[in-house]
Amino acid sequence: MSDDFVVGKNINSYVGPAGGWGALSASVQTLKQERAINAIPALMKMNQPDGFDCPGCAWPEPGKTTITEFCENGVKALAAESTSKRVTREFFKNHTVKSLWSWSDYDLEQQGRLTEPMVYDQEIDQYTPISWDAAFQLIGEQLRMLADPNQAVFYTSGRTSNEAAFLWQLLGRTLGTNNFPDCSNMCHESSGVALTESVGIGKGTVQLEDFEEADLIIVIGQNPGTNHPRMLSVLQQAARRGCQIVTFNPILERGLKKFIHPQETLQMLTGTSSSISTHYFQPIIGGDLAMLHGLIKAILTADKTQKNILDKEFIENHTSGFSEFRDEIGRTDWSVIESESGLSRAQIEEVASIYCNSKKVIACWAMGLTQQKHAVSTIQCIVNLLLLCGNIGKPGAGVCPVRGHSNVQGDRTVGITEHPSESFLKNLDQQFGISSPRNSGFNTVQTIKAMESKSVKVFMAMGGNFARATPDSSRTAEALTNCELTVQVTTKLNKTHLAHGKKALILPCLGRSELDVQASGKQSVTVEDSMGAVHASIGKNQPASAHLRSEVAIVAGMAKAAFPKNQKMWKALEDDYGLIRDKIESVLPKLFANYNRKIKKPGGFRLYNSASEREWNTKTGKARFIAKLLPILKLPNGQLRLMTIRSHDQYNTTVYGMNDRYRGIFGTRRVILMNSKDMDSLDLDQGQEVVIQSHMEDGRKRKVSGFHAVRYSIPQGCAASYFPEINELIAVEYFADRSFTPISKLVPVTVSKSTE
Ligand SMILES: Nc1nc2c(c(=O)[nH]1)N[C@H]1C(S)=C(S)[C@@H](COP(=O)(O)OP(=O)(O)OC[C@H]3O[C@@H](n4cnc5c(=O)[nH]c(N)nc54)[C@H](O)[C@@H]3O)O[C@H]1N2
Ligand SMILES: Nc1nc2c(c(=O)[nH]1)N[C@H]1C(S)=C(S)[C@@H](COP(=O)(O)OP(=O)(O)OC[C@H]3O[C@@H](n4cnc5c(=O)[nH]c(N)nc54)[C@H](O)[C@@H]3O)O[C@H]1N2
Ligand SMILES: [Mo]
Repeated sequence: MSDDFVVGKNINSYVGPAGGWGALSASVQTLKQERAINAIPALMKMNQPDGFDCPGCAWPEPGKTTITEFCENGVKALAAESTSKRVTREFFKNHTVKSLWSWSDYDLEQQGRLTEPMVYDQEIDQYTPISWDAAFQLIGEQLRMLADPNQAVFYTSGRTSNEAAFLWQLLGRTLGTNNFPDCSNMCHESSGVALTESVGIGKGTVQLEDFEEADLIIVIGQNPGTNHPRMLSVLQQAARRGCQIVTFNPILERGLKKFIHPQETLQMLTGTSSSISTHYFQPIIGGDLAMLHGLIKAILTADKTQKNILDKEFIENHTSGFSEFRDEIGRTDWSVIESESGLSRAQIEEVASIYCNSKKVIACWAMGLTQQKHAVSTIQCIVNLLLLCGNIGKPGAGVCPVRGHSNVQGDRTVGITEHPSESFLKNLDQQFGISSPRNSGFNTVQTIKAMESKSVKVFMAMGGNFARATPDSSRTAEALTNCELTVQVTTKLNKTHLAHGKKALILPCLGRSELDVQASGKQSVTVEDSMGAVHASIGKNQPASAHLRSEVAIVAGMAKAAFPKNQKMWKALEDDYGLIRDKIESVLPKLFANYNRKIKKPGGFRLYNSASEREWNTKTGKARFIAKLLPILKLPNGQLRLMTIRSHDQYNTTVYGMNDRYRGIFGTRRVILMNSKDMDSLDLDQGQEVVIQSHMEDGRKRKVSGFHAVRYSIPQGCAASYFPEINELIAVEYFADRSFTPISKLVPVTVSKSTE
């Protein structure tokens, strides 16, 4: 597994700002590599009112779009979709599934777009062509044969449009199951659980305009330079007008330090970068909960001496649980806060003083918080912090969980969830004359275990790469092979297609940027961004192959085969997506009133958000202060806290390239970033080959080898490496309390020299 590793070549520190000419040149490079000619005119339509939504991240488009509203990583996402490379039937004829299994994620991705439906042939261990009709019949028969509808699961990845997602959940619930695991289970589920309990809605409360007013923005556990690059221009503008930007991240992320906007000519020509973070703190991995306890403690103390710091009227009228919460915070000692957070009391008090002097505060976070054992408590502590000064439900302030996939939030809104509300199911039943199940379904972790115990027989995936995105890759892949049938609706070949059931189908679909024409004409779909704005997305490019079908048409095809009696209704929905939106409106009337009319407006519309109106749909009818005893996270001596992160050249399990420019890593992904002192104590040289062993104990030995140790600005006792290669080390049983999100950011590991 070892590769040739040369320090000056593979590690080369990057000192420049994020963005700038580097971003522009990387964008051009990707377009060339993918031979994606049609991506260039398409770029002019990306994130424009009459165009399509970027298939990359969920950061919203500004109300007034500039002619080019995209970033380097948006270009990569589009280029990957618009590539001129193709996976044809000849490709599958030349390779057995067994031989493809040894290929890397990168090599599979590089083959290009899938072109026609394929079915697995066990005798020759190859995928062979199948007609759409035969594929749908196979699915229909298999679904009808199940002894119990809960033997089927319907996985969703967050690129799927509202229309396709709504039909997907209708298909599953008509069958009789709530088994809807989705990528959100591994992503912002902890945010959803925490916010629902605390403020009565599992979404963020801010809009883009709020960033123009805030005087403090906290960015915690997030790397926008790589994962939400368009957020950097918003932060840059805020910083320029004097807003404080306080960042908490164990590593120094370039994008959070300095940035040149690649689309601002003056900045590009003069090379003038501007700072993003006004204050940057490096807590230890998992140290945020302790830091937040300290921050709140310092604010409560300040309020005692300086008075009038807390918004007492807001606390009195809008919140519950304040006094118990204050007592709980009072019980935590500073010494524990310091050792658990890795920050000094003085540093935390500095932030407290900035907070006390700010009238409008926004807190943004992502995976650094959600993929932790105590994620829900940590996010609730962010809410506690904001509630102290009434920083939710007023302009310029609020919570901002920055979502990942471009429509992950919309999918949830239209019913992709394993525990739907009664009112949703009641309306769904009424609209479609079905009896939806009322029991909870499987989430991602439960799905893996159910496949393992063979209680799941059919695994259906609307996008994504289940075998690589989930923990413990080998175990999950093996569990998938227990299924009778696996079905993948997908654009590109990935490992999950190769970890197939006894019968298996690959059904290639249109991408977001492609023209979608159905019986009633050209169709648009809709998506919801991270801030609850819903807008239309209309594909422009010619489809990658004449045999592709839209996600909507594929779900309808499956449903027509599974429920022959309802064929007429499904056909009508497939023919005209406007009818699907009408149905969504009938099932969710409060959110989607006049849906079809409202999406005609450029920029679409914002969904009603109760917490931003200070309407608290919680257990107490108020916004809740929720306090928990600060847990102590101690690892045995010698173990490191390993976080699994994204490089600059990947989109989740899709690896575009081998570089991580801003972190100074080139030509390889098999690295582990470590503190110098930890490397010295293990007698490791820069670039030394190492073995990483996981200590998530469940009776299995988990080790990866052929990695190279790299000195990095990261606190002692902490380390970082790239997902998905490192997912072998994460145990399925290790997930966040109450949200079931796999703990991908604090994997206890030991590192040793490779003995080969
Ligand atoms: N280009 C690109 N864009 C993407 C994606 C992609 O893969 N590529 N993925 C999309 C998806 S689905 C998602 S969910 C988002 C993910 O967006 P991010 O959450 O930004 O992604 P990660 O790489 O997981 O980065 C987590 C960040 O949290 C920090 N961190 C880790 N542990 C801790 C901790 O204990 N405390 C604190 N304070 N910080 C910590 C890490 O150093 C890192 O900077 O991005 C979306 N956008
Ligand atoms: N260790 C570790 N594990 C993690 C994470 C982590 O930080 N660390 N992050 C987690 C997070 S936040 C997430 S969101 C999950 C991601 O989990 P998934 O959503 O399952 O994975 P992706 O890599 O986003 O899926 C990529 C695949 O989607 C398909 N695809 C792309 N575009 C389309 C489309 O338009 N339609 C359809 N039908 N298919 C399409 C392609 O076949 C591509 O190979 O991974 C999680 N896993
Ligand atoms: Mo995500």
